[in-house]
Amino acid sequence: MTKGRIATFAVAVLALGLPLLLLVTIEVPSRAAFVVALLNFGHAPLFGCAALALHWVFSRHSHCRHLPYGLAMLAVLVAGIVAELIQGTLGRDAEMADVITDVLGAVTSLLVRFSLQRGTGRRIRWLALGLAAIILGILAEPVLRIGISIGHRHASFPVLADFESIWDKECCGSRSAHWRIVPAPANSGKSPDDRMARIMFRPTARYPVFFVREPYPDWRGYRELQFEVYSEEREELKLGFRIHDRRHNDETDDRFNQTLTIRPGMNLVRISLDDAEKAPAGRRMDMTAIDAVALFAVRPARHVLIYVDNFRLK
Ligand SMILES: [Ca+2]
Repeated sequence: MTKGRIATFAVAVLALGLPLLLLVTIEVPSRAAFVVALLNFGHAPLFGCAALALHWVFSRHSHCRHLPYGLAMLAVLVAGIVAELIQGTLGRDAEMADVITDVLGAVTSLLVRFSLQRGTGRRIRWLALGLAAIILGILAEPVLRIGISIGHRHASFPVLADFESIWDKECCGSRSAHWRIVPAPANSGKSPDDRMARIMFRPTARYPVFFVREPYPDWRGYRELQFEVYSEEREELKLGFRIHDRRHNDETDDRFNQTLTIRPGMNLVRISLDDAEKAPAGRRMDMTAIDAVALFAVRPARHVLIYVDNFRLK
């Protein structure tokens, strides 16, 4: 085998083997949304570089101008599917979204490669570069969005969420509950300019939940978490509330739990952070690493509507 063929073979093996090796061996270091988004985005440059290397390999054996692009894309698609299948057999998440990111990363780098290729017309060159920039922007959007929302959370602290900014939408979520930011209801006693989160717990789940996730994590030096709950129900409501840190193991006794009695009208809920710190069985809650607070209904027999606002530390 000549030196040139050995080099070509080595580049092909590296281009296909390195992404597979990295994806199979690297453990996700954190469940934090920003880390997950960054790692998901990382598929794009990884397979983008692989596509460029494979294009080089196929170009050495093809006189056709376009065939190497198609073959490189096909090889990346197969490598991406194989990487996810291997991860699936190892008990990790096998995600079609990752394969799509792999392919879009390859498309982006090959569009740039195509735009630089001799003989590409000026108009086509700018079209290819523009398309590559749009795809890259779409792929990077979650990283930018989550990064900005983290900046907002840090700037707003000790307010965790007051629903006055569009970025509050990013730091909250729900399961089996529908929520959105709305003007404060007329009878709530708040200014109509004030905005609240309107939460509808659905009866389709045992514990429909609304949560403030990944708040600014260091709660040392504060005594209470306070928030407002407004109810238009005629009867008192019983809602569950919980706080957990990043070490939480998903067991009920490893977090702070409290049943809240919500009267009709406006309620100010006050949670002792001293109680929260002592709540996990056999350990103290890490008050430097709070991961989430959650408000949930317990086996609701019907839809339950509440409004919440001003999650803040005192
Ligand atoms: Ca508000």
